[in-house]
Amino acid sequence: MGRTGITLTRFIIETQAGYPAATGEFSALLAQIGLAGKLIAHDLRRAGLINILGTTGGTNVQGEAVKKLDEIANETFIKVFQYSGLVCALASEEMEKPVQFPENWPHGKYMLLFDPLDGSSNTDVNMPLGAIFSILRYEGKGGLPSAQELVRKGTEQIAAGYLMYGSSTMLVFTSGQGVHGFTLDPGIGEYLLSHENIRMPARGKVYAVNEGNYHKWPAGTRRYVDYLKESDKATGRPYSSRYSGCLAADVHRMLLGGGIYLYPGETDKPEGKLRLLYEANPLAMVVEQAGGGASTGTMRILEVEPKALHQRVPLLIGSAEDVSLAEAFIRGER
Ligand code: AFP
Repeated sequence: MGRTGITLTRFIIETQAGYPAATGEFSALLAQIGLAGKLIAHDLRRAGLINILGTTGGTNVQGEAVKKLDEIANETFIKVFQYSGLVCALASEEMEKPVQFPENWPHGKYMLLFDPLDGSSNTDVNMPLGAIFSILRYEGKGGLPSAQELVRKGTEQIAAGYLMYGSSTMLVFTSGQGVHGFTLDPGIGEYLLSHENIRMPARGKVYAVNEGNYHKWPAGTRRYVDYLKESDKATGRPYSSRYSGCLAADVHRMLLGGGIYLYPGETDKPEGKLRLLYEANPLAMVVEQAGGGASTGTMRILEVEPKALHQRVPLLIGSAEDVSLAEAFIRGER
């Protein structure tokens, strides 16, 4: 049983020595992310009743149709952090440029990058959704960070995680001391420790990929997915296919049970679909901390040198052995 059931705040206080800011700021930051999660979960639970399904009619910086809930989730994160005294700049999938918070400066030394509503095609059909976040520390003394100062390599993240709105609401995070999962108890409005020190199996039996894109993939990726579907008892094949349309939910499944999620590059779109800074990097940090791997197919995600805020990257993420084997297929060794 261990510490199961303790609150998020108590967990952080108890383990504070190992956390980035023993001042309590980091714990306050996570509590604010948890608050954003509670507010968004509250809206999602009533979404069909309060006219917040469907699209706004606008498109975002990625050229994708914006859902009303994308906008609501993004505004929720902004409101929660604007006068928090914790964060000096925010960047999100829904905003072309980062937002600076002069009202939190010079006290707020954290920068937050996030996807406020991951899997938003699921909003209208009552399927799982998530939010993904990456936390950086800004050491600059000269003033608020410029847009380019948020564009950092994954290895520079000091913490990362995701919220998941499924049959329950969960907050899963790492600050480099293992991965811990908290489940929201709606009765008392608190996140309670439900999954301490999550470790991923070295290999899984499940793969997640949008197979409708099969004919757009390079040959190595196609060969790998064909391999997963062959029958072979010794290697546990065929793998089962599970794809939800929500990256956080699919990675959550792999984190707990093992397996591999892929959003590969395509022949005409080698950069793939997912965003490096606020989707791939934070989930890569989480998965690596749990003993798994995350790769572009040719290199470790966390070592990709980023050039732009909304940069895309191919992503293979999951159990360490599954990711290594997928890389071998992509390199043409299999
Ligand atoms: P949004 O973050 O824009 O909602 O996109 C969802 C997502 O980034 C990820 O959560 C899914 O795994 C993937 O895209 C789904 O994309 P396809 O519809 O192309 O399979």
